[in-house]
Amino acid sequence: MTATDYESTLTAEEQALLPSDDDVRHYAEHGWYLSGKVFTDDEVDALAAATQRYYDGERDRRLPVRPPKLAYWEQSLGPVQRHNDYVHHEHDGLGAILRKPLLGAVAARLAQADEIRVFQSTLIYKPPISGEPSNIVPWHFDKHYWASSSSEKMLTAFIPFHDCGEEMGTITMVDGSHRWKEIGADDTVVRHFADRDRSQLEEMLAENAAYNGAEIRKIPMVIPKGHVSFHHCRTYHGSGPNVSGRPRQAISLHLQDGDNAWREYPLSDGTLAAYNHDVLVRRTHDGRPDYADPEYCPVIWRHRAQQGG
Ligand SMILES: O=C(O)CCC(=O)C(=O)O
Ligand SMILES: [Fe+2]
Repeated sequence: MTATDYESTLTAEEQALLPSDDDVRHYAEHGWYLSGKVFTDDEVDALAAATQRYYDGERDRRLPVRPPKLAYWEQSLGPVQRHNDYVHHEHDGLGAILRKPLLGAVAARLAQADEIRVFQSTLIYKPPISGEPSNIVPWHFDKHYWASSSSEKMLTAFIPFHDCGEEMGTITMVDGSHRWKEIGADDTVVRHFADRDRSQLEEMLAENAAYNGAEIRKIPMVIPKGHVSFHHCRTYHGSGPNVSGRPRQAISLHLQDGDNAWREYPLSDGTLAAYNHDVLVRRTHDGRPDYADPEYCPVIWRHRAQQGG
């Protein structure tokens, strides 16, 4: 593997962490990729420390309005699974680490894109309570929530703060499912999985597999500290209970390629698909929500900028 010019702005150690051509082919075929050690132990420990300060109430800024489907755990919700969106925006300590160029460069290779921007960041905490129902993440793929995005290349980087294995309820991929054709047009899936009936989602997975003549092969991602699990926006994934006795902590960093933009996507009930960004980001010249607004969707990797442009 030879690094291109822009990638030579990375250190030699970082370049060695870029996915090889075989890795990129694997991602295209399977819909997931487990990286090498993209974050040092110090960086992961800094993420964990910044997260503690975030939970203690530290913010560098707050969202000016509350978007309709915002995930925003607070103390009053108790010991359920915590989800907090927009942490890269609200907390500079978290944001700075999440914008590590190497992470963007890895994503750019996987997605075969020239530019990678943040789409969303969700801070996740699964409490160490083995029977806690909210710890179960039902089968879904992220594109279901991103129908107002034009891109089919979007992807997610799942970044745990510690070794993350099956006993913690690690993220689990349905191998190759990003290449499945979808049955029918039940666009109620555009609702967040937290709002949906769980057995309905298990059934949906089985039906989709059958429709594609595919076997459901579940791959629990065993992720060493500092490594990152990537998945394509159409790869089905979910996760089970945390029976480890320790909290499972992670950030799910949703990424968009440079070409992604808001698109008009009518749903069956006559309304248009929307995303939380739509009430936050600036508008494009023709009045659409701008998914390239650097305030909310900062660039973390761009081939040209790396050459000084
Ligand atoms: O927390 C998990 O296990 C799944 C998170 C998730 O759905 C994602 O990263 O897209
Ligand atoms: Fe997801």
